[in-house]
Amino acid sequence: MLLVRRAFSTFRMACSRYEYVKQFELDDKILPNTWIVVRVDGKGFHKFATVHSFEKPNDSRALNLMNCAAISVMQEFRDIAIGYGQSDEYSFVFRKSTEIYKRRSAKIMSMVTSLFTSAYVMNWGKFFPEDRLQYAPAFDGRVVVYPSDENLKDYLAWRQADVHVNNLYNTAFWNLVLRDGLSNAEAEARLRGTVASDKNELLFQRFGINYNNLPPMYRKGTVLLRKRVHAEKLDLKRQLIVPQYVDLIRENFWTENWELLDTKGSGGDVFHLKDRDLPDLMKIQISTTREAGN
Ligand SMILES: Nc1nc2c(ncn2[C@@H]2O[C@H](COP(=O)(O)OP(=O)(O)OP(=O)(O)O)[C@@H](O)[C@H]2O)c(=O)[nH]1
Ligand SMILES: [Mg+2]
Repeated sequence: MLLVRRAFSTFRMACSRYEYVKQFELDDKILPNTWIVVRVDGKGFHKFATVHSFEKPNDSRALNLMNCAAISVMQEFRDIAIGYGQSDEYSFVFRKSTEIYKRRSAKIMSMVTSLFTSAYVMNWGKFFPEDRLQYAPAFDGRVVVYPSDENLKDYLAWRQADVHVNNLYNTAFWNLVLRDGLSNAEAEARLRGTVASDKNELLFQRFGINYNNLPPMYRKGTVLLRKRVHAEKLDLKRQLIVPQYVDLIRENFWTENWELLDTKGSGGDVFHLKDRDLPDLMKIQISTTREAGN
């Protein structure tokens, strides 16, 4: 008994001898009452897309897998008011009032990034049933804090403007390469110095493509909103994360989705679904029963 007690007290002394190292952990608490944005971005997705034969310039399977992984993140973290994704990146906006993980930056960023990545891998087979995942994909993550609603709106507008610029360029580029047989360098040279209207004109004149008729998910990215869905024709009423492919840049978006900036953080406005069929990304939510564990 005496031996045990002695060993225990030696252990306690050792603990206190080393405990000072905890002081090296810096406090990374985020300022209260500010929007917290976490953005994840695929590492080396240029190569990942090639290895997995993603369609060019847009692969709807890859984009919907990103959307599906993002829905998992939003199901877990209920304080995320809005998600916005395009290409290999996703932004998640936590409400100003969130107290998640005592607002510790590294904890929030790493939890979101790792859950997004594991959900991406877990759901791979749903979107690419024929194609084996060749290697483990990775996503980087960062936290950006925005103090005002205006800053947040501008952030999202910036990400959406990025889709527009890249997608118009990529659509023109890949049509020149895949349909006109130009080399990558020739297509690049052909597009050098062109403005948006030139590329629109090229797509229309040369390939008969009206850019504005391309799927809105490609042109605008995906906005994920938390809504109380009323699907009258399906006799369904429940809270779901609703994908939308709309302009965030318009002020209308913020008036139509007033609850996003509502400081009380209400549970989401009603979304009337007129269709007889639920979009796949909503069906997936009904078949999964993840519960919040934050
Ligand atoms: N073919 C195809 N490629 C895509 C698609 N979505 C994303 N990508 C690829 O992913 C890249 C994403 O851009 P970046 O994030 O800047 O490039 P990255 O290679 O991931 O580089 P890092 O993020 O710096 O590691 C694009 O340039 C494309 O090559 C898609 O739907 N189809
Ligand atoms: Mg990337």
